[in-house]
Amino acid sequence: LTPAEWRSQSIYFLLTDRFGRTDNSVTANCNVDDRAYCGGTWQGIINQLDYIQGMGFTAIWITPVTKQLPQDTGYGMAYHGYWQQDIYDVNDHHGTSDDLLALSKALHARGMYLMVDVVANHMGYAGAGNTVDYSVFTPFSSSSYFHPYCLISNYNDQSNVENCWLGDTTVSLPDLDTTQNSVQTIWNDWIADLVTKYSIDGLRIDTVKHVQKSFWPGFNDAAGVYAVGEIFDGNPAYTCDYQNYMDGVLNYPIYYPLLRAFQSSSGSISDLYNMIGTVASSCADSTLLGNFIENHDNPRFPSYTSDYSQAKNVISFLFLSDGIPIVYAGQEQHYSGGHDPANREAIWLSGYPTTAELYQHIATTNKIRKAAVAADSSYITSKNVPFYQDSHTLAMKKGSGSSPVITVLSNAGSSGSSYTLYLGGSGYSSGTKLMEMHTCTSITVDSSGKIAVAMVSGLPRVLIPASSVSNSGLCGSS
Ligand code: ABC
Ligand code: CA
Repeated sequence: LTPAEWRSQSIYFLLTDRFGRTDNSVTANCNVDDRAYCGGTWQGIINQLDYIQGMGFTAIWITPVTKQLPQDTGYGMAYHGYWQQDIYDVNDHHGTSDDLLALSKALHARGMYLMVDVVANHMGYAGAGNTVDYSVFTPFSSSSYFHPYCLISNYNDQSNVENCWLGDTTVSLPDLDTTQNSVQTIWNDWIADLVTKYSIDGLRIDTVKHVQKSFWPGFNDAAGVYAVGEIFDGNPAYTCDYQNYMDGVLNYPIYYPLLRAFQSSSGSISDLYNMIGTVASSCADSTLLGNFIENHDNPRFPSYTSDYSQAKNVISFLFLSDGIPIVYAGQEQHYSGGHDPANREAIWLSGYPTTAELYQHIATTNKIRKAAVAADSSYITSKNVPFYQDSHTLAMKKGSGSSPVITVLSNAGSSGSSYTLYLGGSGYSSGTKLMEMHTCTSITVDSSGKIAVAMVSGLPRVLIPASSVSNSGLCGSS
């Protein structure tokens, strides 16, 4: 899939080891602190595609598929997939190459897409950097393919970040010398073959900031599909620049102010308001970013606040601002794990209930976004514009000038009061009929151009033109 085709998708990110099992067990033990394989498989994902599609997701992003270091290390086993040793073989804990192919086919049969996580910066080794036996790597079986051993010691020094090694003396992440032509050729051939072999539709690229920028255009071109890179850095100037070298980047610049704005009723709305504009102007194309509030590297949102209204607001932001929404498996069940490894709970232990409050909120929000895409051909490429803020509220509009989607978010939480927000500045003229999609309330823009939005319990509100509701599957339409 091209970048343009990815814009309107929505992504469910899962750790293959933690999502679903071949035997469909919902009781199999998984103690996150053990950092062991818990038994999730590619077939297990196939078994639960109804659950994912039932929330309206059109794509899944799965953790790396390559063969990993086999040892039980001081940090457990390579159940997450970021410690590869053989890039030409698959991780047999997750199934066979045929199983991975079957997953790809099962997704495509439903009109869904497969995004695979890939690592080009490093391999993985159980032991300190000065003890590495390079013969265990395929194909990089000699030290000549790697940067000399040094641990990253200064994140403010970009050459240190690129040329020294991630990891530590317990698990080393031997750092490939990606400036060598031979290394580039291996990676470019590999990614082209991988994408072709498994009919992969998109890539999530790991550790992008640890490889020189000039590496990425060739790699992204060789892949031939949309790639979204991980640059774990909240600075928009630093992170956005990488979008000049690959299709998209994970939206870390928004992540931090989004978290701070909604994790408590005293969070800063204005910092988020300002960052929306900064990202839109700093990044080459904010509509190709990957939006998230949870992942496997950061504490889950409910580890900061147990409030469901606040969780719903952040979800609404992910879907209705610029970029491709990404939900991390377990988010729909309000899982609350903190730092790695606590944030890597087994999803099967939830029993996959589709009645869960956030599961339903995500399903509704996916439908709203799809209705907007269907009704307004410029929705998905237009820039989201925040236009109102107070200490608890943010309103933003996205879509064509005459009929944008209006999203009103609140950090007040479930105990927030009931009141009417008279919202001006939406661009809608008086008399226009809108629908509030969560309560299915019709609202006519008043004579002064204001919209009377009924705010209750800190819940998000989304308004679209009444004429866009048909076919959304919401508010009485089919
Ligand atoms: C293992 C154990 C952990 C243990 C750790 C020491 O070792 O599992 O329990 O605590 C994989 C595994 C991990 C594993 C690591 C290391 O490998 O998943 O479980 O940890 O062996 C990606 C993936 C991630 C993966 C790897 C490695 C890379 O998403 O899952 O980890 O392939 C850095 C990298 C980033 C990487 C992340 C984990 O580490 O850049 O690619 N993620 C600062 C730095 C960032 C740094 C981040 C976290 O700290 O700038 O570069 O990310 O260490 C903001 C700033 C940011 C700043 C944050 C903290 O604050 O703007 O720049 O980030 O304000
Ligand atoms: Ca590197």
